[in-house]
Amino acid sequence: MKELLERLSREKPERIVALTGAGISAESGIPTFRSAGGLWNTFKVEDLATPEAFARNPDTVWQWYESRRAQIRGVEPNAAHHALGRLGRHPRVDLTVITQNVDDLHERAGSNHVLHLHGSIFRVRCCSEGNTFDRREAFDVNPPRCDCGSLLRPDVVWFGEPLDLDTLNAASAAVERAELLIVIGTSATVYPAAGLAWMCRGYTIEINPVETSLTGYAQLTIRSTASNAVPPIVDTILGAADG
Ligand code: BV8
Repeated sequence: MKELLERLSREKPERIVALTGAGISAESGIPTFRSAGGLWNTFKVEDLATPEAFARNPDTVWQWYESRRAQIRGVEPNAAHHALGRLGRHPRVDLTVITQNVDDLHERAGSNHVLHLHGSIFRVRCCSEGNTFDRREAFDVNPPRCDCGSLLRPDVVWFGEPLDLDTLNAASAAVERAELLIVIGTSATVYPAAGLAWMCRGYTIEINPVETSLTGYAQLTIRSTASNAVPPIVDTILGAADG
């Protein structure tokens, strides 16, 4: 970490991308998908996060999403989210936060340029008309329906569904022009999101308590948690930006 902080002070990166996964929200109390106690250890993906599952059992899928929505409403952003919020507000720093997460913790920590690759758990979509609208509070019926009578679904990207192309293209462009890519709390197993990390031509840092397929590729891996590792990195970049 010491060499990294010296490098960041020297090189003063300005075009920065933070690529985050479920691990950045773990210390806020939101379970991850694949690490110990993760969601996929108790639920089967095919039962919950696919369009087929929703077609089969919209009420079961909505029950799972409503429980996650309630959980996210009840927690706070952690020090890692807040550090990225600070970083993005500095006038000399061009920060893009690219997240696989569907929670709103980055926004609640002050990040205002967040690319949600997999959508938002607090936005819903009419299955017939395709229009979307924000909805933070719980529905009082399960499954909820649009005024037109059709089912509403969470406006997230399920397995087997394409990502929003504009969002993916914006994310790819940001990574390609980044001087510094900080990959925080992702198992780097879900594509095409994970593939973004390999597109960086700058310096790549991975922050994760365990090894991932990205570990061998990143110039530096920090075996730590997001709330421990992100704030000192951000403080060093901000110090250099002011220096
Ligand atoms: C698509 C829904 C095509 C929202 C999610 C290429 C190669 C291989 C497979 C594929 C491929 N292309 C497509 C696929 C199939 C599939 C896929 O990638 N499967 C994987 C599992 C093999 N991809 C898709 O289906 C994608 N669609 O490509 O469509 C297409 C094109 C045209 C037309 C039709 C179709 C769609 C993928 C999106 C799926 N939806 N979620 C929701 O309800 O959340 S993915 C789900 O996984 C979440 O969004 C989550 O964010 C994401 C990734 O997981 P991570 O964020 O990495 O979380 P995970 O638990 O895995 O890891 C957490 C990490 O944090 C761990 O490493 C842990 O050590 C670390 N950690 C823990 N605590 C901390 C920490 N780190 C730091 N600090 C801590 N305190």
